[in-house]
Amino acid sequence: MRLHQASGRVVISGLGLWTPDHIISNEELVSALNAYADKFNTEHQAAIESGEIKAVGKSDAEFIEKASGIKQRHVYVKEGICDVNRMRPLIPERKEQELSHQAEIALYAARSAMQAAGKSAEDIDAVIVSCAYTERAYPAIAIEVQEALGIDGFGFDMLVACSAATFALQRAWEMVSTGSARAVLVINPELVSPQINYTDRDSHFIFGDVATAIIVESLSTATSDQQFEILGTQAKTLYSNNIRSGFGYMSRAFDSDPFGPDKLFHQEGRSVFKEVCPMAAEHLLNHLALHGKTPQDVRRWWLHQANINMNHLISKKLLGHVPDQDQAPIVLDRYANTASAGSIIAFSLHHKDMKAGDIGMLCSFGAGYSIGSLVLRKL
Ligand code: CO8
Repeated sequence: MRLHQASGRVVISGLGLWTPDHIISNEELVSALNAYADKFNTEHQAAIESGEIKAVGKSDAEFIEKASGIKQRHVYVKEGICDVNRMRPLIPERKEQELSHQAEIALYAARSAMQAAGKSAEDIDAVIVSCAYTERAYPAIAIEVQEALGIDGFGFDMLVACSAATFALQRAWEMVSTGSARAVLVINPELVSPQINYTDRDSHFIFGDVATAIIVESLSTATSDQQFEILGTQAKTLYSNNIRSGFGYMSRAFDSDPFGPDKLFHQEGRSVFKEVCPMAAEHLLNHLALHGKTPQDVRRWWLHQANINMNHLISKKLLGHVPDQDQAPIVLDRYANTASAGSIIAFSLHHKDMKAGDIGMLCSFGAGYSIGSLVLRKL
């Protein structure tokens, strides 16, 4: 136990990224869904013709790339996803005594962030695992990670879908500012493939798995060569049913299929697009204005990575033009939408060339709805 001492300036001093080895191209995914559709529609021909059930729609690789900008995605386990008799990953269940899947991928990213920041377990007081889903309700994945790393302090999980990373960074910033932790390890183990409906053409292509991690600490303790001061954070939520994932502990008590389409990820993608883009642009403008800045003052935008057309629309509203890879790097072509980790991947891969004084804007938007942002300055 330590005496809490408030700390003035707070920095991000290390980033970690773990990318799964397995890749699924659009073509592979489409070929599996189309084979599944043929099989299902043939087997259920009579019921489809009588209007009792709907035919499974076929997918198209060209549509996917044009509508989303996604070319491929990484997945934790590939086996099972493209098997027409399964259409979901085949992940072996681990015993209670074994490290959980999500803690394992969290640790890969966490260790690399700690190395980047030059921190050891003794320097860290808190672990936040923040992502779209956790593998179980308790014990928290964060506490499992804390134990595996040998950190003496506290940890907790938090879920804010696509804004889980930015909202957790806001919590970390508050903890370091008030002195309740000297350094916080924020981890986003986005193991989302188990919740994807690979038989639904509207959503089967959207997501990929990844893990990211960030060290947040006081400027007074930071020693790494890459430090970004957090000038401010903003979080906003507005309730919407347009993006839903209904599976939960209550599913056991309902007399419906706990793994039915309404319990997996589903959305009204068009409505999300139309409603979230203007909200995100306005949020970012207002956040910058609070710091006396305009979009022209921002050297780099690490925007949420859900859809290339969304990013273009938001950027045009902010800047008047579509930015290039240097100004607003895109990673979703390779990673797809990785829920909260998308903008952190972009940040991880594109920050070392920034110069002292450069301003960067980190931003997320998605389910909830939720929008989170951080104004950062390279030191
Ligand atoms: N192949 C061929 N045709 C298709 C396909 C396909 N795969 N999918 C849809 N179509 C058809 C549609 O059925 C439709 O046909 P019709 O006109 O006959 O009805 C036509 O193509 C056009 O469909 P859309 O209008 O839906 O197409 P869009 O241009 O809007 O593109 C997108 C669809 C890509 C989904 C787009 O709307 C989009 O990206 N919207 C934004 C969505 C978004 O960002 N959501 C955020 C979700 S992520 C989040 O919040 C975190 C959740 C946590 C993670 C969960 C992980 C499991």
